[in-house]
Amino acid sequence: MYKLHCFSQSGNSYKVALMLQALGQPWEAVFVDYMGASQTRQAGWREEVNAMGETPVLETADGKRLAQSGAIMHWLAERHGMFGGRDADARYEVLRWLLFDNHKFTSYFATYRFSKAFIAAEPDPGVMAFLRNRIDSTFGVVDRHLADRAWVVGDGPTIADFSMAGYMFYPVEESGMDIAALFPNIGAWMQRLRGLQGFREPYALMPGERVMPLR
Ligand SMILES: N[C@@H](CCC(=O)N[C@@H](CS)C(=O)NCC(=O)O)C(=O)O
Repeated sequence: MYKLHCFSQSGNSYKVALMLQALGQPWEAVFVDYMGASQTRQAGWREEVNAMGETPVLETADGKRLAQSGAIMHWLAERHGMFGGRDADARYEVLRWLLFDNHKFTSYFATYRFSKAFIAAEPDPGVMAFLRNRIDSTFGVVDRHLADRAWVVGDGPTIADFSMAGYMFYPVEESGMDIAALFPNIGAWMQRLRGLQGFREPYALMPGERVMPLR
């Protein structure tokens, strides 16, 4: 049985949760109180769970603690022989999109949403405008990529899809961006993700009270 250290606002954790669901693997959540107690920043948590101070962390049955969603999903894909890409070319493509996702597709949007919805101090409008510009450009790249294909790589879901799905299913009011309406090919891809085995939205899949957006 896998244990996933996570909290409901964490889209990076959601990537792994979604994959475990699609694999049909039993897992249990270990709640990390980030929103209330900033648990990932506590020295004890870092010593015991993840020195990088981040969720997700996946605990395996033999006690390994794995961190970084992309590395965790790569490990799961190898372990279960699914979603890693069917040949060397596909695996290269999966890696290319995972890196693009970690650098741009997830990170700008996650930072924008978190700053808008959950940080008490009013975000700097210049920073928000910068992030929004980067999001529009990056989401445009992905929308064009998905114009004539159902999945990010090949003809079925891979860990590239799970990675890029991390922040797609949070309520529109958190980011103020209706992604499916703004980027229709991403919207159609989201519908396909909804059809995968075990799909549930982040607040239904991971522990932690929903917090209403501050603005
Ligand atoms: N690249 C990392 C990003 C992980 C990450 O940013 N996790 C956030 C939650 S979504 C976190 O734990 N942040 C804690 C902090 O920054 O103090 C991954 O994909 O796992």
